[in-house]
Amino acid sequence: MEKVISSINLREDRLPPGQRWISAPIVYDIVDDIPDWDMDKYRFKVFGLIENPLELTYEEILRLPSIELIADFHCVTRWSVKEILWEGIQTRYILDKVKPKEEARFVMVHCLEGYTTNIPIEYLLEEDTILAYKMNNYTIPKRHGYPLRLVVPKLYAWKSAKYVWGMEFMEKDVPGFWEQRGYNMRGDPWKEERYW
Ligand SMILES: Nc1nc2c(c(=O)[nH]1)N[C@H]1C(S)=C(S)[C@@H](COP(=O)(O)O)O[C@H]1N2
Ligand SMILES: [Mo]
Repeated sequence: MEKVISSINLREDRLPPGQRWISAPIVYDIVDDIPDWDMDKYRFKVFGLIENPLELTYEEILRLPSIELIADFHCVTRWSVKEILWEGIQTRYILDKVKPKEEARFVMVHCLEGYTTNIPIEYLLEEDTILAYKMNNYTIPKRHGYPLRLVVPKLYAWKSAKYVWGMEFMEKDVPGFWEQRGYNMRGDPWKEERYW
């Protein structure tokens, strides 16, 4: 399996401005109780402005070509965690399969508990953006996003959506959950794109 070290870990200014290192990620959720999912019914769906809509069971996801990724993790609330190990499928592999239409410029990520976040399509073509199902060598624990988590190391952690069930390709940039509440539409930590 290919092992990728995110290029952000190799930057001289590895710790983005206004951040401090802590030892482990703090769990953040928009709801108090995360429901249990019926994994027999779980489907990962890719839809919207693409040529080939895709629908996969969890078992099918586990059979796709995967990589190991080591990447730092930066939360907009000013903590960062070094070198989390993830395993999963590169989103560029998924994009290759679904073939986004020319008009598709942004993706809305949909999560099982109702969370959403919007991401420019370029970030899904980066080699270190993955749909992860393992964290630190184990199946991702529920609090960190089981069954499937998007990991986008080049953006603040609110874009690394947990409990993902869908990716919707769009022409216009539509704000997701936190973006509707004042978070930045892009969220580059080195540019401190925290809020509006
Ligand atoms: N589905 C979902 N994904 C989410 C969130 C959420 O509330 N729901 N919170 C985001 C925020 S603000 C952060 S900082 C990280 C925290 O990751 P962790 O809970 O695994 O530590 O998850 C992000 N992904
Ligand atoms: Mo966050």
